Amino acid sequence: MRNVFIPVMSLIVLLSISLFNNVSASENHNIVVEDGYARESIPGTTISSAYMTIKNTSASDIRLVSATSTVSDRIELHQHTMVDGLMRMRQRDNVDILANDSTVFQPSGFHLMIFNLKQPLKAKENIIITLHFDNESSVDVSYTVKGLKQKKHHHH
Ligand SMILES: [Cu+2]
Repeated sequence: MRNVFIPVMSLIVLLSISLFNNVSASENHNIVVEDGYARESIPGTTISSAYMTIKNTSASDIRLVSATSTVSDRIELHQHTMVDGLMRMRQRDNVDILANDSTVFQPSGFHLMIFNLKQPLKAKENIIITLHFDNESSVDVSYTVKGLKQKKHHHH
């Protein structure tokens, strides 16, 4: 019994240490991400976009600087803006989430632009995208893939 017991205890201790390290190294309790969803990829394309609301519950501004995922090696921060009555999309180096405030990523605003998808995104799947902030913290966010038919109401 003793021979079995000791390895099991060691394993539990090791697991606890690694869990603790993960939490202290990456989890940011001041950042809460809600309503994450991504778009199903259009057949024949390898791009998609993802949206969410990022809440900053701390008293300091936090800056989103990048996003990474196993689904793609190239995810950019983008913003849609109206230029001369036309919707333009441009890349941003970062997006600020102000202290005790939130920033909404939504169609026609900020979004995560996913390029070079390794596999098409299908409706109802979940993908994980890690958001990286300027205080060296990061948050893993789950995004539900929405079908193309659920596209938002267009204003004609
Ligand atoms: Cu874009």
